[in-house]
Amino acid sequence: MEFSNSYELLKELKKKNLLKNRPKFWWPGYGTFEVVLGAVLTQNTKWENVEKALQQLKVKSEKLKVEEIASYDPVYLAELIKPAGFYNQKSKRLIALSRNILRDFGDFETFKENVDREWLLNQKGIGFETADSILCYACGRDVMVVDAYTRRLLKKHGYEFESYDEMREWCERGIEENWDKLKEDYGTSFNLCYARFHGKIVEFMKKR
Ligand code: EA1
Repeated sequence: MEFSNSYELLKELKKKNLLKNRPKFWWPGYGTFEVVLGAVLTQNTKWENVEKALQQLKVKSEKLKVEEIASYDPVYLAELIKPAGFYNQKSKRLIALSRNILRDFGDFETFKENVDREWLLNQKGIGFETADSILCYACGRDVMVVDAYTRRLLKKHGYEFESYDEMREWCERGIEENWDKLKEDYGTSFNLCYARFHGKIVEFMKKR
């Protein structure tokens, strides 16, 4: 694979048809509170373990509503999310996050429309990657998530970055500068290319 900017990288990945068995915007439950839960649960563990934790949660509450999580007892929630590891800490953080969503926004739909990166980064246990995952995949914003897979892929091709934000900006810049070409590739109705771009990177790197 050869590329000199993120648009060329996206084009290379696009050829590989990596999302054919995935939801359109890659993350299961795109646009729902389930993504918020998954984004926190996936910290320091494998996605397969997150899926187990989410499955156990869904047995108790099929819709995974923010109101429910906010009302759970931390010991009970910890038991349900055990497969994802660091369960006591994640339980407390998910409950606090859910309560803060309800306190500051009233409901999940209002949260989706109005939350920003700063609010998310002020929550305990939410760093850049988690915040951007929530913005992109739960709230439907055009934000690129970069993660360990992205760092490893770019490093392999000679691109190294000082910080998370520098890597994210590299990914977004190449897309923005080639927006016209991208529209031709995908058709005029195309949006949310960052959701698919990051999804393609993860699917590509998981196999290596
Ligand atoms: N797969 C590996 C995933 C991941 N993080 N890491 C994943 N699939 C859906 N995901 C969401 C988040």
